[in-house]
This record gives sequence, structure tokens and C-alpha cells, in this order.
Amino acid sequence: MKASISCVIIFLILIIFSCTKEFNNPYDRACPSILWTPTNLIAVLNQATITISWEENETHFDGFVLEKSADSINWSSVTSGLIDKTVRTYIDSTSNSRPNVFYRIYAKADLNISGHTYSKDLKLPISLPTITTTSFTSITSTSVSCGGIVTSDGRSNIITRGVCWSTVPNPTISDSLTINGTGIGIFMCTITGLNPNVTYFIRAYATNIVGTSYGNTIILSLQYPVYFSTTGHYYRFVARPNISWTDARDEAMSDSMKYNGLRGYLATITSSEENTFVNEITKGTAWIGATDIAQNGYWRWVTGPEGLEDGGKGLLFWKGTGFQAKSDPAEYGSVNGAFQNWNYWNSPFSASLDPRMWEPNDTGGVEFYAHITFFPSDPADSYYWNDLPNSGATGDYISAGYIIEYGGL
Ligand SMILES: [Ca+2]
Ligand SMILES: [Ca+2]
Repeated sequence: MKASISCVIIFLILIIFSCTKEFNNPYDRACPSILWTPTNLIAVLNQATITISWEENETHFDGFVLEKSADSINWSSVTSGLIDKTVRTYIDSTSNSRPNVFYRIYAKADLNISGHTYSKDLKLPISLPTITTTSFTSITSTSVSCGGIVTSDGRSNIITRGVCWSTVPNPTISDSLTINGTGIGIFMCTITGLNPNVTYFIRAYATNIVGTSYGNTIILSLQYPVYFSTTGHYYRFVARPNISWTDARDEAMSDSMKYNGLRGYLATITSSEENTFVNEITKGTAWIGATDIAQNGYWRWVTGPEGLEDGGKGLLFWKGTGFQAKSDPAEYGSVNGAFQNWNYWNSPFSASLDPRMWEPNDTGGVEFYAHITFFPSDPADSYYWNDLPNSGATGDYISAGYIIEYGGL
């Protein structure tokens, strides 16, 4: 009997201790979660990441589940599997789209899960949105379709977005604009009522509570380039008041000024036929692709196919300036009979100067860039070439734009 009682007692003891002793991992069973819930969860914002740390003294479990939320209602795990149970720190480098971030952490054993510990609400900084301007589509003589892509809302809702445009660079929402909804992502719009003889600057914008961001500027000129069969090239006057020669050169070669896949360049005028055609489309003081900046008095076509000649220095077509003309005739005039159309005055300014060759005169020693003259009050002196400083000059010498040429590259 005593033996029977002893057996029963031993059996009961075995049953009692089975909760903690019989299985390899006691937390596989529903033991009080208070015993193995991680504690002291802390989240710290770094430059581009968030470092989360916690404490856990128990070891009888399989790993951690770390979750995050923007509203403490909808939660998602920050890892695809469990975080190893030996780990006490995790760096979250996934993008956190909203300013509020909450974390919570569990320990997990088989299918059983502990209670969770919350981090405090972590406030991420909000910033300006980021946005890019999309290319043009559906271009007509008075309208164009374009749009933007809001790639980030800066963790704050996009209040409004669209495109804005102006006839001068860097348009803002104070200029003409479209309004195309809210939120991140792609949007499209159509701008109508445009003037085909004007150059427009267009860029997308997006506004959140921090402010307004702008995308890249794209340049729109609706006037189609005109084909000239003698050269097989296309030409157009691009209206760009006050543009410098170097900016005109760069803009003409930019992707946004391509025409039918052809890359443009400041026009190179190498025959009287080409000159006559270019003059017909010139609507104001306009830069062309000649300069003597590399060597004063040595005028070269430095753009387009001519710009590739002479080892990349460009085609030399003229030597000298007005004053050099008299002092050293050997260093003056067309090179190899190249076409030129420099301006001259029918009445000489000085008897010491050749009345028919005054430009390029390098006034002040700072004139290195060629343009086509355009004098509303003096048509007889218009459509000739003159040298000017890079930024142009005053009055009728303020640049109105440039002549772009396509073909031969
Ligand atoms: Ca040419
Ligand atoms: Ca000059």
C-alpha cells in the first residue's frame, strides 16, 4: 500500500512538473506571457535609419517578432521571419513614409507568442516633397501634354500638385499652372492656349505642409523647325530673351531641345544660301555658333558638324578684328574663302578704317561671341553678324534668343 501511495505521489509530482520540465521549450505551451515578454523597447532615429533595442532575460523561445505601424492600428512585421533570439538590437532601414512610427515586439515560441512591448511614438522629420517633370506628349501648335511624378511626399500629405509654366526660366506656382489632384505618383495634364512663337519653361510642382517643390524644367518651343532642302537641315529661331551665348549653346544641345530625335546646335552658317534662309526665320537678335574665345581674332564655328573639324577646335572661317584689319592685312579676312556675313556700315566711322569691315571689332576686348543683328529701327543693318560679350549688351544688342539648327551630327 505504501508502495502504491508512493507511486501515486511520484506520478502526481511528474504531472505537476511537466509544465516546466517535461518539454524542451516550456513556452511552446500557453504559459503566462508576462514571464517572457521583451521589455524596455526603445527606438532611436538616426540619419536614415531607426535603431530599435530591447531587453529579454528568458531564453526558452524561438525568436522575436518586431512590428511597426504609422498609426498604432495597422501593424506589419519589419522582417520576413523571426529575429534571432540572441539579438537585442535591430536597425530598420526600410522607408518610413509617415512622420509617426510605432514599434512593438513579441517573443515567439512555436505557435505561441508572448505579450508585446511598445516603443514610444517616434516622430520622423517631415520635409519637402520630391517630384520630377515628365516629358512632353501630344504636342500641337498651341498645346502640349506633360505631367509629373511625385516620388516622395516628405511624410506629409501632398495638398496639391500639377505643372506651372512661364516664358522665363524657373516658373513657380505664382505663374500659370494646372492643378492635378493630390498624393504621390504619376499625373498628367494638358496645357492649351500656348503661343507657338514663344518659348516656355515648364516644370511640375507638388506642395505639402512644409512647402512646394519643383521638378526639372523642360523647355517648350511649339514652332516647328523649318526644313531647308539645300542643306537638308532644319532651323528655328528660339525665343529666349537675355540668354547668354554659352547658355544658348548648352540649351540648343540639350535633350529637351531635340527635334525628331535630332540633337540641335547653335546654327552654323556656311553659305549665302543658308544665310538667306536663316535670316528669313530670325525674329530678333540671335546667337549663332561662332566664337573666338579660344584665340582672340580666330573665329571658328564651334557647334554642329563644323565644330568637330580641325581636331575638335571647330572650323576656322575668319581671322582678325576691325582694327587688326588695317594693322596686319595678312591676319584679316575669310579663311580659304569661307562665307561670312559680318556687319558693316555704309558710311565709315573713321577714315582710317575700312568702311566695309567693321565687325568683329572686339569692343572693349570682351567680345568673343557671334550673333545676328536685329535692329527694328534700322533694317538695313539687320541680319548681319556682330561679336558681343557672352551675356550680350544693351538695347538692340540684348539677345532675343538663338538660331537652332538640326542635321549633320
Ligand atoms: Ca549649318
Ligand atoms: Ca562687336
